[in-house]
Amino acid sequence: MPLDEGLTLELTETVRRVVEERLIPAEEQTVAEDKVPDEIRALLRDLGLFGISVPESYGGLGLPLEAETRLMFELCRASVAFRSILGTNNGIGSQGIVIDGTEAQKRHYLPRIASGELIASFCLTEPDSGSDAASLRSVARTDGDDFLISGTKRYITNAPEAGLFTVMARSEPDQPGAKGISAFLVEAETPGITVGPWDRKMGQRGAHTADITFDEVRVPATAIIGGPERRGQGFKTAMKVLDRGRVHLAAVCVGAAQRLLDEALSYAMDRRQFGQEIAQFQLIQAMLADSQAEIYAARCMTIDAARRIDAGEKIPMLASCCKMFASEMVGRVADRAVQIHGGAGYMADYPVERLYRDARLFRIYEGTTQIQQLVIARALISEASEAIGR
Ligand code: COS
Repeated sequence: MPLDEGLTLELTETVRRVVEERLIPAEEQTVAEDKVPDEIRALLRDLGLFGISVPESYGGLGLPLEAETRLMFELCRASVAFRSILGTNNGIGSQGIVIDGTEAQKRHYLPRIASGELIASFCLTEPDSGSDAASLRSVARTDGDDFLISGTKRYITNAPEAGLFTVMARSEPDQPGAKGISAFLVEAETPGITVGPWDRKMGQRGAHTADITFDEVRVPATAIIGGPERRGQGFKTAMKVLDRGRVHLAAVCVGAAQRLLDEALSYAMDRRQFGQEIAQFQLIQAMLADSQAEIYAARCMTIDAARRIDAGEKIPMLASCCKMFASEMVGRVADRAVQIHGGAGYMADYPVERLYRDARLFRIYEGTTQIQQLVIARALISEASEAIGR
C-alpha cells in the first residue's frame, strides 16, 4: 500500500520546510565543494526520498507519480543538485527493474536502492550515440552462459557514486538498431569497469556525471533486466523508463521555475528605481505575469500526465509534451528572472546567475527538445494515419 493521502501531504509539507531551512542555505557550500554535503545526503535519505517511486513491498515509499511530481515541485525550489543525488534512484536507475525486472532482481536490488544504500545509474548515452540512442555501439558478447560487455558510456549521472549500472548494450550483433539491444544490471565492483573523473559542467555543480568504460565485463544472462527471455528488449525498457522520467523531469522544471520566479518577485519588490519599487512598473509586471502563467500551465500538464500514468495509460507523446514545454518554460522564466535583476542578475552574488546556468541543462538531458518534438509529431502522424487507414 502506498502512503495514504494524509502522510503524503505531510511529507510534501516536510520537504517544503527542509528546502527553506536546510537545502537553500546549503547551496553555496554545495557549489563551492562541487559536492552535496554528507549531512544533506543523510537528511534526504532519512526522509525516504531515495525510494519515492520504489513500491512499498520493496522498501520504498511507493508513491504514485502524481505525488512524486508534487514532491519535486517543492524539492526543486532548492538547487537541483539535491534532486540529482536521489533522482536516478527514483527514476532511470531503478524504474527498469520496477517495470520489467524479475522478482529476484526486484528483491535483490530495490530495497537497497530505496534506502539510498545503493546508488543506481542508467547507462544509455555513448560518445557517438546521444539522441540516436538505438545506434549505440557497446557490445555484450556471449561467452558460455555469460556475457562480456565492452564499450564506453558518456555523461552518466551519479556514475562516481553508483553501485549499480543499468547498461544498454548490443547483445544481438546481427540485429541492427533498437532490436539488438539488451539492458543489463551490472554491479560497479565487477572487474573491467572504470569510472572517469567527474565532468566539468556549465552549471548544476554538486550533481555528478562521468564517463564509464566497460572492458570485457562479465555478467551472467540473469543480469538482463527481466531475465534471459527479455534479451533484445532493452531498448523498449529504456524508452519506458524515459517516458516516466520525462514527466518527473517536467516536475523538476516546475520547481526550479518557481524558485526563479520567487527570487525575481522578491528582488522586484525590494529594488527601487525612478522613485518606486520596480515591481510597480508594468513592463516588470508583464515578465512576472508571463512566468506565473507558464509555471501554472506546466504544473497542470505535469499533474495530468502523472495521473494518466498512475491510471495505467501509456502516454509517451504526452510525456514528451510535458518535458518539452516545462524545460523550455523554465528557460524563459530563468531569462526573465535575470532580466528583472538587471546588472545584479549577471553577478554571482545573486542566486539567479547560478539558477540560470543550472536551468540550461533541462532542455538537453533525458531527450533534447528536438527529440521530444520528433516523438510528439511521429505520434500525431501515426494516429492520423491509422484513423484514415493508411
Ligand atoms: N515505450 C515502449 N516502446 C517504445 C517506446 C516507448 N516510449 N518508444 C519506442 N519504443 C519501441 C518502438 O515501438 C520500437 O519497437 P518495434 O520495432 O517493436 O516497433 C522500438 O522501441 C524502436 O523505436 P523507434 O523506431 O521509435 O526508435 P528510433 O531509433 O526511431 O528513435 C527515439 C527513438 C529518437 C525517440 C529515441 O532514440 C530517443 O528517445 N532518443 C533520445 C534518447 C535520450 O533521451 N537520451 C537521454 C539520455 S538517457 S538519460
